[in-house]
Amino acid sequence: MSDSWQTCYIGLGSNLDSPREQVSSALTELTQLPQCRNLKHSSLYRSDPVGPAGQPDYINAVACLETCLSPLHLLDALQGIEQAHQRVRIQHWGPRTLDLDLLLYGDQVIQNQRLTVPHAFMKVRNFVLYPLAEIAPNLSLPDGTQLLILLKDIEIGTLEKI
Ligand code: ROI
Repeated sequence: MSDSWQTCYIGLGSNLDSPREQVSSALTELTQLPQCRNLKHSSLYRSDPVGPAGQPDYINAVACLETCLSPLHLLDALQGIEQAHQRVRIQHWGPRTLDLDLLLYGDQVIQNQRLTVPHAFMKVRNFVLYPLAEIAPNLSLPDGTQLLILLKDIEIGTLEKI
């Protein structure tokens, strides 16, 4: 466990088994994690699937919390919540019951077998950037890129706040 509180951002997504409830209950479960405090979250959004066609629409949201868990302990905790939702992922980039992606962990850049932070695709996904901007409009990534600059290049498209 690290000895200081870090601000983290977590992307939530679901497109199976009542996705709205999956995401809503996961947000509640994030508030109950040990060594975590001050959860804030965006609205829920409906988004078109990125990946193989023919899968249901997704519900996405982004949460922010402070934690003194290390990145890998936080990842363990997130995977515990995914497992509790009986996460199903049949196909690569296919439908899933619940995805919890660690997007940002303070200003840290992390690259190991289990974890890539910042999340590899966060800069190019409207269903991450728009909810993120709702809760942290002035955010900058560890490389100094401002969220508001990224948003200028990404259309809101069919992403819909619900
Ligand atoms: N597409 C959308 N719209 N939302 C997601 O959360 C999501 N997650 C994924 C893939 C399969 C890439 N597509 C997605 O992991």
